[in-house]
Amino acid sequence: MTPTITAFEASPDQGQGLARDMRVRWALEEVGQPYEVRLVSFKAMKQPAHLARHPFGQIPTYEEGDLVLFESGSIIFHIAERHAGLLPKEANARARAITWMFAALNTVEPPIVELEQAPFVEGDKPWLAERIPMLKDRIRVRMDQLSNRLSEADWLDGAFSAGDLMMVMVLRRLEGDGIVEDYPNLAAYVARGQARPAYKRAYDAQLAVFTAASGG
Ligand code: GTB
Repeated sequence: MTPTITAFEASPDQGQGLARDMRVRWALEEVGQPYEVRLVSFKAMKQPAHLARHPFGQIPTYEEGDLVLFESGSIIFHIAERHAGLLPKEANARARAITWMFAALNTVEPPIVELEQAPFVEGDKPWLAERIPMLKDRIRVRMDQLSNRLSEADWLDGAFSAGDLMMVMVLRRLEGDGIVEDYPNLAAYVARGQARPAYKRAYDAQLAVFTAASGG
């Protein structure tokens, strides 16, 4: 059965792969599963039909027959469980790859999201100028640790896994902040993820939504 995912009808980044449907598209491309996309407007995301799929009125969601999922982590875990290619078969290696998915979402992404959101939610506050460097320092602590662990390896734990997919997508959120560039092994790691054919197909598919809309 072909799953349907939801994605932004109009994304602030114009389809540069930063909105979280990109993670789901990439996972589906990695396992060779075709999918359909339902584009939703910001207004539609807060209306009952979409709230029935996603209690928080966000994207992405994933529908497959009777199954409706939200949360990019859960969706990717589901895809990885159902298809070969994103999680190792050996039990301990599989558990470690899943651990990296959680690490990306629970340990690395939160301070990055805080940095991203600070100008929007605290833009008019007098403390913002002091808070930004503090937030960047918190991110750098995580980057130091991640960089040390990755060292010279291609991927976080052996072969490419859903853990790498998630970590690469999380690190991409730092583009333009001048942080990842200070860690050559992390910059190369992100580039390695972006060079995967499945990543490119997912990126092109997300971008096409916006190039088609603009007639470009
Ligand atoms: N924890 C959830 C998950 O992982 O799925 C978070 C989902 C989420 O934040 N969704 C965002 C959303 O629907 C889109 S991805 N926001 C609308 C709303 O909350 O009303 C976040 C995002 C959006 C756009 C960019 N961009 O354009 O650069 C980057 C990231």
